[in-house]
Amino acid sequence: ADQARTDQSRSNQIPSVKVAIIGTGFSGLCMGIKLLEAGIDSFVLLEKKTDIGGTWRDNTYPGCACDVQSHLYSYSFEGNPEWSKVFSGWKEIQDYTNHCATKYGLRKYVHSGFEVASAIFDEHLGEWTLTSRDGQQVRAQTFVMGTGPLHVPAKPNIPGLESFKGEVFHSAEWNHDFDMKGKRVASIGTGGSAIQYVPEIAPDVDQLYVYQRTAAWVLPRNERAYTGVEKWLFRNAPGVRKLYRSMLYWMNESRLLPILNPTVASVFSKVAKLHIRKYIKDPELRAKLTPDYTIGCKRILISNKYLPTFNRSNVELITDGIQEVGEDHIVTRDGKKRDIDAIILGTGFQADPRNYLKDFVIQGRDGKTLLDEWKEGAEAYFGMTVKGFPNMFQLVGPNTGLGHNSVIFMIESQVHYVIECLKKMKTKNAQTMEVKPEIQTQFNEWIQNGLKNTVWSSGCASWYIQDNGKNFTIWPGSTWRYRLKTRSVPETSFVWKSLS
Ligand code: N01
Repeated sequence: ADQARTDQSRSNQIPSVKVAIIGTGFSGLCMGIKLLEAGIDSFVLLEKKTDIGGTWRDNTYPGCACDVQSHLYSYSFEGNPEWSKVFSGWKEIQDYTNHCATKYGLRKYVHSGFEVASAIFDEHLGEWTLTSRDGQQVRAQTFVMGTGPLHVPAKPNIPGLESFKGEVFHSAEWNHDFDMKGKRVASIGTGGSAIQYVPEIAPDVDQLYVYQRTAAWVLPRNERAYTGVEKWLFRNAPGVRKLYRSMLYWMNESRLLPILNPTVASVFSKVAKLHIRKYIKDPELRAKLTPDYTIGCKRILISNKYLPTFNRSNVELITDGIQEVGEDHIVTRDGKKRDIDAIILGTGFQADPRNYLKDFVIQGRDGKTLLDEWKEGAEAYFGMTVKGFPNMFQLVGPNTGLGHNSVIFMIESQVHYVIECLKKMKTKNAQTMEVKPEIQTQFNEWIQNGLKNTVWSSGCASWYIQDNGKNFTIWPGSTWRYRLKTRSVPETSFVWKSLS
């Protein structure tokens, strides 16, 4: 009966590939490039939108830029001597991803408009079937999620928000047609996105109300444009560019110190306090902008423009919580009503995969879905593989996010690991590989142990922590440690199966 089912499934017309990759951001594209390099050209890149590029296609708000230096926030194998400044804006990064897609011949593998609604594992075939919202299908031996952990906007549950008659949009869905000139604008949230757009829109609007729930630690941003001489050197002496890249890497890696060591953390918070003092002379305002949690517990932000914005006469920082939103106003808990024309939600993203994967059914062995598997909390083995889900890999999955360095470094480590897994399956003549449950458990105990006594266990509320109290987001250590641990695939950690 199994054979008959296999034959029947094989005979249908669903196109079949070796690897299906979801997403065309930095991770999906890197996966495609490295597959081609490994001689595997049977793959598809499934993209829900029309254009490629993940975060840097979607986030186009004024001032949107990466807070990791571009010479580091780029592939190690595709240096770009032309970066215009230390921290590039979204457009320059998006141009870079487009350049990589073209240069490495990835465009013909991209299926745009393919929003994956389900991925179902067939145990008899040892394959996944991926189905889009509009019914297109593809079968793949291996499926790789390059969906990114921060791409579904988190819209706040504020009473009355839906009744607001003016313009409302999220920072990642910026309405560029909305003319802010002469408008009274409310901005909710003071995370990495808001601190970038707030200074940019302040000069345009009539009045800007910044609603802050928690003050952010903000450090100086060493921003500057590269000189002609530097660019010439980067172009003509690749060794210099590589040396510069490693210098940036180690400089960022040292930002791990305040995370792991409270004494260093206190030095960092002193620097941040001096940064506030430099720009904010009014002690009351300064107190409101000074965080009361340990630095590093939430992402440390960098900006030289954000704090001075509060010295403008048309900008008000509001720290009283929002009570409700009306048709044309916001009321805070102190009873104050402010009339407004527009609300910008700088409220971040659904970081918990159980939320952002809510509308995407991933069904592994024995009909179990990933949401069932992660009912008590999301976890994986090295952030990539999950027990019960053979041949499924997640890039930047649980506990592989960073608060201190370039995530591209983690992505390259993971893509290397996936390729090693594929090679091993081939040499072992295996159709599937699946992490052993006890290995996944041991690994996650080790992760949670590593997170003890770090700044993330200091008790501040953040989206790094899931509802079971565990930090499911952050890799608890240096990125080179992750790199070393993912250089090779430990055979005994997996169950390898051939088709009988
Ligand atoms: O989102 P966030 P983001 N009522 O979650 C507040 C990356 N990024 O879009 O702290 C009122 O950081 C919330 O308050 P609180 C980076 O990884 C990277 O700014 O929860 N306020 C917070 O202030 C970053 O971490 C770059 O109390 C509410 C803010 O909204 C991630 O994206 C640049 C609220 C959300 O901050 C997300 O950044 C920009 C509510 N109901 C972003 N709900 C790079 O350069 C939330 N808030 C790489």
